[in-house]
Amino acid sequence: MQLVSGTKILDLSRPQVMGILNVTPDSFSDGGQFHALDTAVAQADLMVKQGAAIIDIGGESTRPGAQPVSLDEELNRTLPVIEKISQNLDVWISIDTSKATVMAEAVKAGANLINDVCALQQEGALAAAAKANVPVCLMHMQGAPRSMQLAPSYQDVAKDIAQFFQQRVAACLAAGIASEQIILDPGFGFGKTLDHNYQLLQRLSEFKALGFPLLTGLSRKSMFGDWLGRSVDQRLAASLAGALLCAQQGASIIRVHDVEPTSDVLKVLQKTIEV
Ligand code: 7PJ
Repeated sequence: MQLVSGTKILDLSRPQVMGILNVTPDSFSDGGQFHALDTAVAQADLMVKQGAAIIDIGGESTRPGAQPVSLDEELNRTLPVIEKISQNLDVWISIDTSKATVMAEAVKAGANLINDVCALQQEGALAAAAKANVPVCLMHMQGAPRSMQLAPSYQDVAKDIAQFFQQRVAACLAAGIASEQIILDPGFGFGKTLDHNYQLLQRLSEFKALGFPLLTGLSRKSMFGDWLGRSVDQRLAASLAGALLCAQQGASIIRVHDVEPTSDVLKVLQKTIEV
């Protein structure tokens, strides 16, 4: 299995690490400290050296309760960082956005992958992604960031999400997006209770049956904080356990803040599989 974006190829025969680079002033776990351009590029460079194959750049916080940002603000935050990283580093660049204009401009600026927590449901997003002709990650979310944690409800969380994926894949294919360009993500923490998140983790391998690469993001999330009573900066061990449980069930891309320890975990898994 592999992903193709222009002339770039990403091998998915082993799990790859996606390093998170937030360029928001209010992102909950790095406090916006990477807002400045040079700091952002230095952080991306470090993550590449630590083993990240993809850098995920987000200009709008999607944490529960976060306020939306304007189109101009999102473009101003992300485009300079994308341009500079694509000029200076040999790495895949992912744009974490739900806005069609940001998708189009980010890919023009050098982004190789679109990561959309709204699964291309915002106005114009399907057409923008089809035109960009890069891989797209369709993430499941129940509700909207501001209210999604109020009362999440499912008949069967894994089956309901698989059904959502089938609908979104159909919409993508109808819009002219090639099936080889589609990545699926159940969206840990996005409109899910604690038990929904752990049920998804238990049953992640069920999504493999749909036939698309899986991406998972559990890094430092509340499903660990709430279960363990750990603050955001005390969730590394739990996040590594989560990464391993996902990779072992076939996840292809693991989205994390802590690239180096996650890379070590995945290398241990890979050696165990290959020996
Ligand atoms: C995810 C994401 C995720 C994908 C965020 C955070 C919240 N994109 N963007 N999957 N989470 N694809 O990092 O805690 O789980 S923002």
